[in-house]
Amino acid sequence: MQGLFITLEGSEGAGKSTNLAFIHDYLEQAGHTVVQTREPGGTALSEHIRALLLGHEYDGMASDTELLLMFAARAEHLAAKIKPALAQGKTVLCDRFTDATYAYQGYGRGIALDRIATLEDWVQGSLRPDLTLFLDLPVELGMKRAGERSAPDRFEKQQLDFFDQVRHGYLERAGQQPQRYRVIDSSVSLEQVQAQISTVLSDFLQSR
Ligand code: T5A
Repeated sequence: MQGLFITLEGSEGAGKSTNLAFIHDYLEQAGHTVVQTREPGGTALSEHIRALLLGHEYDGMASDTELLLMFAARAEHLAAKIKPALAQGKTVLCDRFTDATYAYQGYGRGIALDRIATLEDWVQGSLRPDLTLFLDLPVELGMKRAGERSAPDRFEKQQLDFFDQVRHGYLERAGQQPQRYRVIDSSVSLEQVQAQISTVLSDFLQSR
């Protein structure tokens, strides 16, 4: 039996890292064997590509280069890790996936969405997440939280209007695909965020 593919998305500072362990534990307690991974990254080769994408060595990288590197990392990640795990019936919990490409490279950088869709079909075939949790909060609050945490990577150095577009992109896609997307209000306390996540996961697992 094919396993479940669950992705976690959020704009900067939304609390993905903070909540991943919580989601992982919830799924394990529900009896799932969980493979936790992330994008860009997740395999040795894809982590090399992640370092190119997030580091500052290539700050002026063209948007198309960035897009293609995201999908190169994803192709490897799918072939070497995600698809084999799903085929073994495992639940894959992935920190960001192609929705991030639509949000950042599409809405943020301005690359035409149909180009991203072409790459998505090519690299993924028919594979799409079964459930996507989008941790949402106002951009200013997210930047404040992220800024208090660590030095900014190449994406975190973008301007506020870039992140407004990213957030708008996520919310627009969530509205277009309500069967898959669940929007979590992440502006509230951690306990309140995790209560929302528990409700979403409980409803989702019961529906399977
Ligand atoms: N990217 C990625 C693309 O452009 N295209 C793509 O296709 C893909 C896959 C990598 C970057 O790559 C880009 C997007 C990204 O810019 P990443 O590794 O996911 O992305 O990095 P981040 O976005 O930085 O995400 P993180 O998971 O590292 O962190 P978050 O979600 O920013 O948040 P987190 O958990 O570190 O929390 C931030 C701070 O807030 C606090 C935490 O303690 C922490 O200090 N916090 C709260 N405070 C109060 N109340 C709450 N409810 C809180 N929740 C967290």
